[in-house]
Formats: sequence, structure tokens, C-alpha cells
Amino acid sequence: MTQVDKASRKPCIALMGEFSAGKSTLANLLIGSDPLPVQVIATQLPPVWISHGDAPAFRVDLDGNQFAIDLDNLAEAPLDETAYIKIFCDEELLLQCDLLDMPGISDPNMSSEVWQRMISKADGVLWCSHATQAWRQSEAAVWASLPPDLYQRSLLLLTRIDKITSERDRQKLIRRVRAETEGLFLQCLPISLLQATAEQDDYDVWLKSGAEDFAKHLVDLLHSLSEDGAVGPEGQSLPEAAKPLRISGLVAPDSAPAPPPAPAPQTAAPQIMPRRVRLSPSPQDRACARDGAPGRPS
Ligand SMILES: Nc1nc2c(ncn2[C@@H]2O[C@H](COP(=O)(O)OP(=O)(O)O)[C@@H](O)[C@H]2O)c(=O)[nH]1
Ligand SMILES: [Mg+2]
Repeated sequence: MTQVDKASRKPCIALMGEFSAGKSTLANLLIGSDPLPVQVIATQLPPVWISHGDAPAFRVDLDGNQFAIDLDNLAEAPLDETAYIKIFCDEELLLQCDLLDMPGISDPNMSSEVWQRMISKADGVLWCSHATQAWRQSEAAVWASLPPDLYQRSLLLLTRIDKITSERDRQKLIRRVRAETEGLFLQCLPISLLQATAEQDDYDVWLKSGAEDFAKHLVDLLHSLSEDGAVGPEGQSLPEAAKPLRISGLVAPDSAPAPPPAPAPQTAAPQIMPRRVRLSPSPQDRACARDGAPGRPS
């Protein structure tokens, strides 16, 4: 798997980790809208495969049969009879890749088969690990059981980093997890999904949330997957299909960092600061409108 034989479709990025690690929050952040319920405690969802488009949602049973499903009531899908739910969103990121929001890896109420049977669809993984209890044995064991060719196609995200308030503790944690996962991921990155989602107006908070750094690495990952043979819409290679790659939900706030306080001579032309920090330079507009106000899931 995860080789060029998947060239007929966009790369599929699976979101994995323990229950409540932030997978659905991350999916919503990436897409830039909220198709996925977060913190569904009483009722668990099977894997949710998110693709670009506006077709109605359906579920696929273990024999490959499709059944219409109400997007507002995804939890009605019977877990033991559903391989996955397929939903469609008309959002920019999904022009570059599909997302696969997986159930928690060690949920006592759900057999691991539910996500194991979907792992072969993944070209790369964004693994979410609670910063406050990062990289538990259960996570390490599951990751070790997955195909090693995923390792260099995957990012480890230390989510809820906002819960660790001391900078010293953060650095200590990051050092420990990076040491324990060396060679197992492309990068290990701290991120506050909550702040990245809610603080869309403050560049400093955005930067501190880890969203900018993550966005850069994700763009790199999508580029490298496309070089490995996955293709974009209508058979174009991904870089051709969408230049530059942009992450719909991961858009830095308008407020650029303040210019250095250098006193300009009176005759100098006024300095023009970029209004917006881009993930990659582009003359195009970035009207990837977030459909809604900040402060989405909490
Ligand atoms: N403080 C904080 N809360 C988060 C963060 N990421 C997710 N959450 C919260 O954690 C809860 C579970 O998130 P969810 O995305 O449903 O987790 P999932 O089970 O992995 O899909 C929700 O209440 C989120 O708002 C984060 O980075 N910081
Ligand atoms: Mg979830």
C-alpha cells in the first residue's frame, strides 16, 4: 500500500489517535467548516471518509453496498455493519486530499477492526496525541503494528498543548516524545487545535498555537505524496492541479507581524507590509472563506 498504485486518486490522509485526542476538531480545522461532530461520547462513529464535492452522504457496509445516510445523524450508522461513512464537502483542502477521520484506537466500546480495516486506504497519517499524556504505550503499540511505509508519510501532533502552560514543560515534553518516536514520523509538532480554531484574529496567538508550523509541514507532506504518484483533479499532478497548495482552514490571521520600528527618512517611500501571511507565495486571492465565525468546537 501507499505506493504509486494509488495514482488514480488523491492522497488519503487518515486522522488517528486515542479517543478525544482532537481528530475531529483537526478535520474541521483543516476543512475550514464543521461537518464533523466533536466529542461524541455516547455514540461513536465509524470511520468518516471526507471527499470534495456536494453529493449526499452515504454509508458503505462490509460488503461494499451503499446506503443513504442523514448528514445530521451520522451516528445512526450501525457500527458492526458499516465499513465507513462517506461525506462530501465543497472545501478547498479537499481538492488536494481526502481525509479519513478514524475512531479512537483504544475505545473500549469499539472493536479495533473498525479502524483497522480502513488503514489500507491511508497514504499518510496525522496522529493526534494528547499533550498531557503524550505517546502512551497503547499509541506506540498501534503505530508499531502499522505498515512502516507510513512512517515517512505521517506527522505526530501533540494536541492540547495549551493545557501545558509552562514553556519549560512544553519543551521537555516535545524533547521526550521526539526522542521516543525518532524515525517513526516525519515530524512531531505541538499544536493547540482549540486556539488554532478560535483565534483567527491574532497573529501571535495563531503562531503560538503551532498552526502555522503544522500547515507548512502538511503542505510539504501533500507535495511529497503527490510526487509519489497520487494525482489531483482530472488526472493532473497535484502541484499542477493546485498551485500553491493551501490549507483552507489553516489561514493565518490578516494582521501581519508588526514592522520593525526603524525610523524611516521623511523622503522615503511608504513601506508596504503584506496584509496576510501566506503558506506559500501566490498572487491569487485567498478567498477561502471560512464559513462561520470563530469559536467553533469547544
Ligand atoms: N484545550 C484543547 N482542547 C482541544 C484541543 N483539541 C481538541 N480539543 C477538545 O477535545 C474534545 C475532543 O475533541 P474531538 O475532536 O472530538 O476528539 P476525537 O475523539 O479525537 O475526534 C473537544 O471538546 C475539543 O474541543 C486542543 O488542542 N486544546
Ligand atoms: Mg472524533
